[in-house]
Amino acid sequence: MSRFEPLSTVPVPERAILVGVDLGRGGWPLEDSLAELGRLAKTDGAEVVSTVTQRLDSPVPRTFIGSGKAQELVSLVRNLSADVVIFDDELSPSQQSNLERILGEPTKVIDRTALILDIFGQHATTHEGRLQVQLAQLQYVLPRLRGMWGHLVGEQTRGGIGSRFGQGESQLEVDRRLVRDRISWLRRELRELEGRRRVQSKARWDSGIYRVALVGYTNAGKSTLLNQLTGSEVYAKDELFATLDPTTRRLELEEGRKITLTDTVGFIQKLPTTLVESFKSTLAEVRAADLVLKVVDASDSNARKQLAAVDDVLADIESDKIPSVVVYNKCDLLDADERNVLSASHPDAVLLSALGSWGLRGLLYRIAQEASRDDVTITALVPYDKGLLMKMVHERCQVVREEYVQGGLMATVRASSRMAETLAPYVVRASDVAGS
Ligand SMILES: Nc1nc2c(ncn2[C@@H]2O[C@H](COP(=O)(O)OP(=O)(O)OP(=O)(O)O)[C@@H](O)[C@H]2O)c(=O)[nH]1
Ligand SMILES: [Mg+2]
Repeated sequence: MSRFEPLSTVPVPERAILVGVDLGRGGWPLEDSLAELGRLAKTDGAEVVSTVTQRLDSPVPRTFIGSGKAQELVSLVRNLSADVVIFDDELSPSQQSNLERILGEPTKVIDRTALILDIFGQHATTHEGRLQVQLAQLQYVLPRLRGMWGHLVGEQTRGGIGSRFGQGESQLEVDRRLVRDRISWLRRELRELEGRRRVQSKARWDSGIYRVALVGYTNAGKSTLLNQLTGSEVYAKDELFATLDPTTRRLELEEGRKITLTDTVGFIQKLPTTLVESFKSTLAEVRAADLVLKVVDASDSNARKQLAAVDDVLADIESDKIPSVVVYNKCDLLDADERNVLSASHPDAVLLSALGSWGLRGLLYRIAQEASRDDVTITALVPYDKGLLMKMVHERCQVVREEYVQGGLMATVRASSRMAETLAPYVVRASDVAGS
């Protein structure tokens, strides 16, 4: 068990050089993507000492960057005593080992994926979170076993980014079979946990509670928003991937309707596919939601692209059909003009500041609106011996009229479609005009 456990301390900041290649494919501007890579590196405890860029039509198969650029990198690494070179795009295992050979020991070459996996390894706290991270790390490591460990024989001293997972293993100790066995074990274990989660989730469904999930780009302010709305103290910090494990809190809306609000792992552009796959059991919380709140950092110049990246992941996890509301957070950082433009161009979105605690009522109102969208008005006669059902009528429905008559409680209520299903056997009159 402990063999693959990620370790989490960075004693001395490593000196990192970032490398970005502009493939001219549009999308994210290179300098913004590199700035984000720099924040990832910083979150992981490294210090960025230089940045190298190149414009290419397509990556060079052997080394990703051109050979001239690789030589430039060699001297930069020497002059700046860099410990690690971090590529913004995913390197193939052979590109990674070719580059390490060119740069010479002890410089490490890693990519965005390895960096994100390393951060996840340091931020995972729950059992499930750690298993998910281990699965993603081992899937990443498996095709790179030779490349990553070949040079570690007889030399076990290089620590830091990218070497924490599987740290201390020698090539002889770690073979592919072992890693594969571990991967299958982790998959089984996570499937079981997901099954358990599904049972909890079904229980919540049965109870008729409306479920809202907070999703969004990392650092958009999801945890801060959860804290403000529910008075919790979930860890929120100005770093990437502060949250890995989902937290669910209950909340009562003004009309008395109870809902749950779930905060979960943030997304990022170029999110490693292994991570999305590994985090299936956590992301199941999003899949099970009745409403998705897409939280966006309105002050970020790439807000629109971040939203697109979030939509991509939502599609990946088959959650793009769930009703959703876009929530522009951090509006305190915009001036009045910018706010006006934003609200005029996105009339359906909610603008707020989680930190400044304004706009929250508007969001709650909007959630209430969404939650009651499929409500129906029904009149049911709930027998006196159905105590639980009577309680549910009072707690989960908006009671329009009620009267205790012979045979039970005659109640006319506005009920969610789920509650209406539960009440179906006792309905004496139904009006199926939603929203009436
Ligand atoms: N100015 C401003 N800062 C905010 C606001 N909301 C959150 N922040 C800050 O943004 C940073 C990230 O907030 P978090 O709540 O941790 O963001 P998150 O979306 O949960 O991020 P991850 O868990 O890392 O994916 C923190 O430093 C917050 O204080 C806001 O409305 N205005
Ligand atoms: Mg968070």
